[in-house]
Amino acid sequence: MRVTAVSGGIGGARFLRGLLAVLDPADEVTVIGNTADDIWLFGLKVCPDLDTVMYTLGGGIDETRGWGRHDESWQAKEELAAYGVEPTWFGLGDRDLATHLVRTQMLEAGYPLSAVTAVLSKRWLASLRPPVRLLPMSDDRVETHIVIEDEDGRRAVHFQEYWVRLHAQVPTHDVVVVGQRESAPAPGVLQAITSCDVLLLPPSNPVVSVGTVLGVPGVRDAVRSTNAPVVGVSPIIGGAAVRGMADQLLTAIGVEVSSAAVAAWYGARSGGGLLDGWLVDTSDAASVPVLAASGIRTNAVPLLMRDAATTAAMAGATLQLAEQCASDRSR
Ligand code: FO1
Repeated sequence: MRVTAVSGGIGGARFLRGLLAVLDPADEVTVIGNTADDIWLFGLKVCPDLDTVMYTLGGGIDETRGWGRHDESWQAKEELAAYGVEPTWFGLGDRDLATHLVRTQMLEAGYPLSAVTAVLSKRWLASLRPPVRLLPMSDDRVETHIVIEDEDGRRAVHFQEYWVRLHAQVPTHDVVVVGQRESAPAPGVLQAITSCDVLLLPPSNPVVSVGTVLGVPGVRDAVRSTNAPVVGVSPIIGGAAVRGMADQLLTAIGVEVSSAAVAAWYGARSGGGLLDGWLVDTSDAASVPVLAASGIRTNAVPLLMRDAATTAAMAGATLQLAEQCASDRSR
């Protein structure tokens, strides 16, 4: 079975780890990673979501932080701060730096991000069964900026400044994905969507992780046209974002913070949207009939990824729902 999954950072990567645990070694997984979080720092290209997927699936992640490398040290970060260079609020660990150095070196030699990601993935993903291919959503530069308002007035800040320095605790007016309209899907992305057997939208941030991938010209149409069932997993449990600040950004784009509102925002494929199936937490079971009536087959299962076992069970539930959706579609 060929499974394609869109992924952001921490939540998506953890979900994928559970997915690998329930798939057969003969299956194939393609991850389309969000690159709109990317940031140039100290002359280096940092791709947080791609790195979080590689490190999480490849065993290099720091489990407590959910990002960056375990057994990390911060000497270079301290030295940079000693020179007074900014930003000091974004932690680049010494081990993590090697990833950005290799990536930047290859980009400057003219390799596209997809080729760079293939090389970096060899180290982290090559031994996985089922095999996992990680594709950036685009080889073009796409950057999420958030329009905020504070004592300095209204201005756009890079997503990482909003997320890491401001902790999303500042009035948010809009999400602007710079370069998205001009971007093209990276090689293999559209094909991974149209030729897979199951397409999954994991519980990553619907606005700045999944939404940014879907916003790459051509991707949404590919999702709507694929023969594979399209199943999403709610990142909202009981009216609150599970991790990070999905709720804050949903409000910025006028979407209510609920699993039903996020599903409606993705839309039912039968109504011109994207979803055939939607997984909500048991605490949101009341939304199942409403969503079913809108054309989205919805199941309620425990969605909190407490540990490997609950995450694997949740991933298993998405595959079961995909099967139900596939039989719906074959009718
Ligand atoms: N998140 C933080 O909250 N603080 C950091 O200093 C930080 C550094 C960092 C470095 C590399 C990297 O790949 C991720 C990093 N993150 C940090 C997480 C990152 O902001 C988020 O994982 C994504 O951008 C959101 O999905």
